[in-house]
Amino acid sequence: MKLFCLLFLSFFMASDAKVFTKCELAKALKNAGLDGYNGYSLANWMCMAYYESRYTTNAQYDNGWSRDYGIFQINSYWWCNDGRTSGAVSACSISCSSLMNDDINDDITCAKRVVRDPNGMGAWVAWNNNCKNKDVSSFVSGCAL
Ligand SMILES: [Ca+2]
Repeated sequence: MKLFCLLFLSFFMASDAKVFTKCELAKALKNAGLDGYNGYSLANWMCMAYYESRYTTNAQYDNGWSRDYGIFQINSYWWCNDGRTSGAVSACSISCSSLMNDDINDDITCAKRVVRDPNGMGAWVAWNNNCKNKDVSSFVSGCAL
């Protein structure tokens, strides 16, 4: 029974969360129209996702008053609704749990909304700290896109 539970659990986790490889994610983001979206190259999107989540779809970070969810670490105060963030704006009108599964299409839709704000990609601290004004070409190099 124990073994069965473990097998079931690992299957459940494997089907619910995913860690993308670099080129797999680059292809998915390009196909979703992110290359050049709002002026940001595909390599910038890839650099942001790398430093925010290491390409992990169920990444979560709790800062005490709100939480960041998923591959783009989208915040529960400004963008998604997790039902436990006081005064949340939740501008993407999406459940934060939807940003934790292996279907990243809704994550991309919300990320497009985030980057249309005046701060652009500056909304992502990890992008500011690691990608802004840097050579980010390595994040797409070697991928057949
Ligand atoms: Ca999703």
